[in-house]
Amino acid sequence: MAHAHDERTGEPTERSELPTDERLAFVDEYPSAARITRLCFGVSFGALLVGALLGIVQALHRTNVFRGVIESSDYYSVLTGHGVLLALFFTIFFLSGAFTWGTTRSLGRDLPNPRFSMAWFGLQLGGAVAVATAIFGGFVGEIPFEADVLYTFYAPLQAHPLFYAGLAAWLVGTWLAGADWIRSYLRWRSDNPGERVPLQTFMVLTTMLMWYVSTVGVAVEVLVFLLPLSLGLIDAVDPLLTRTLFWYFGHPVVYFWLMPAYFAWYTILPKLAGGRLFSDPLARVVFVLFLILSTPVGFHHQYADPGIAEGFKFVAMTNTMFLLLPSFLTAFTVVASMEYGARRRGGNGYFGWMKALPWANPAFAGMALAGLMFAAGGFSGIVNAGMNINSLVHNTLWVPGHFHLTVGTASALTMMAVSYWLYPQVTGKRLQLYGLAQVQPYVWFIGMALMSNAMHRAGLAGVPRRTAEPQYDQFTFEAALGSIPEMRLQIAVGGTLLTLGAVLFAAVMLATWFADRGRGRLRVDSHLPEPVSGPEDAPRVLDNFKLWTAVAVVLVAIAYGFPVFSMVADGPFDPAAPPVPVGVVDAAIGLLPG
Ligand code: HEM
Ligand SMILES: [Cu+2]
Repeated sequence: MAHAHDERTGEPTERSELPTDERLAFVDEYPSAARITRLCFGVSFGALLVGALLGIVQALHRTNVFRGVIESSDYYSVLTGHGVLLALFFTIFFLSGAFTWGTTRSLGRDLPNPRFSMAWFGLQLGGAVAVATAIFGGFVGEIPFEADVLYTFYAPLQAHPLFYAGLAAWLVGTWLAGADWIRSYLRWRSDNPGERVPLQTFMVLTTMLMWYVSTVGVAVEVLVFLLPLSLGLIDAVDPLLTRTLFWYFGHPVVYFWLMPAYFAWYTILPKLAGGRLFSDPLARVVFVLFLILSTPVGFHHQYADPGIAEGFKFVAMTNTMFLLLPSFLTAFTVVASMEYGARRRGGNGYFGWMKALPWANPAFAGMALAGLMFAAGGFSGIVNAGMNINSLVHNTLWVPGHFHLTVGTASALTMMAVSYWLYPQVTGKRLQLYGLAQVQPYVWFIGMALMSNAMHRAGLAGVPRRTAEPQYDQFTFEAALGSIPEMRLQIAVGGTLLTLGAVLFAAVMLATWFADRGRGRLRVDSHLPEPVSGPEDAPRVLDNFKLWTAVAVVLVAIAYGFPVFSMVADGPFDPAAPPVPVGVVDAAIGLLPG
């Protein structure tokens, strides 16, 4: 039998009209975009595997199950490696690959210049390698590198300059990737004036605009403050200012992890469920809301920081609660699309329709389970967001409990699941070790259910995060629910299952990578059906990127203008910034009639 990718039909036939096995694989139509996607995925999956191995080391070490791999004094190197490799490199290399595929596919044109695309990929990779070198140098005493600054890098912690230089190079690589997709869009636009922006491209562009607005903060943090500091060009910086610049970027980066997951839930999941997206206009509204609301909330990571007036923290909290809206809209649309698919597959009943979903398809199962866990993560996130209850969970194990549900599952498991569907299309190879792929999402789900629930409860008992040995003499944590030894055991067992999940995923991808093209049909069908309610139902103003970017910038200025001004007013390199925005208060007092 001939293979999907071998069949060139010659005529520009409408793809959706062809039977499944006569459609071309993506790699045959757009070879250079497929290559970039493959390269990005390769780096992403490599980072996932190494990061997961560091994860199990942490989980076993801090629960005192096994301390034979590292000395406790090296725990911060492990933690930094784990956080940076997973939260920055696994996720964002995946995003770079998926967005390259999405723009190319939805615009129906290959990237404008393969050499430019290779250049941004090379810059991202070079930067990531430099960062990893600096981190792993910390394990080897004889090497002068070190970067035990954790995933949230800010003063007074200091890394080797290689770490910051690498971060900067990688960041510029992401900016150029965005420029590549924007360029592709602009060319399409000049050929197709007046047409609606295809949904996937719309999602890529709104995500990238948010990224440009928010990465300005981390770029300034790294280039103006931390790199000169670590090079010895300046002697001091204001720690509050570097923390603020980090979190200005630190919250939106959360959406940079989530938006590729949403991109998949909106455009791929409904099809795998057997149906179609419920509403294209709603998806556009959600992405616009993320663009305008993601950045002005960073202060909700600084509720405990002195030096920022309460009022600004309150504004951030209010804005954070508004951000729940696009998440609830997403939950509604995605579930509605799945139900539509399930009913078309013959499901019925109030909840009985769920049984009709394709739970044995790893791409579907992974995405659906990831979405389910995201709901739980959303609830613990509401707790984090409240200015007063935040102080209950601040810096406890509750916090990693929360973000392993969000980035560690909603994003990570979705990315793995999407790969089961997408990787065959960008390689032209049939997915190998299919049985392992089928169990993998469930292994991850169970592992995370154990690890994360125990982390949440341990956090409520006051167990700190980021600690190699949170067992102290003459001190016991009071657990409200369950017991501390039971939680430790769940963290260790859950962490082990999770790492197994990552290894299974890597095995499937490696086996597929090494498989010959032509071993069987692709097993996936690349066609994406039209939404039930299409783009023609969406108001045109939604496609006005300039307007939404301007709104985003104005909201950022409102949220950050005064606090940052007051931090900078006393000299940006002066560590002793006063605890309230004195400059502003003084100016206001000066205006009062005396
Ligand atoms: C193999 C699966 C995983 C295991 C066993 C694992 C385990 C852990 C543990 C035990 C901690 C807490 C350490 C401490 O506070 O003392 C941690 C922290 C962290 N994990 Fe994971 N994790 C896994 C997967 C992930 C994934 C997929 C992501 C993101 C995509 C992620 C992102 C992070 C981050 C950002 C931190 C915090 C680093 C910091 O505090 O700077 N983890 N992980
Ligand atoms: Cu946040």
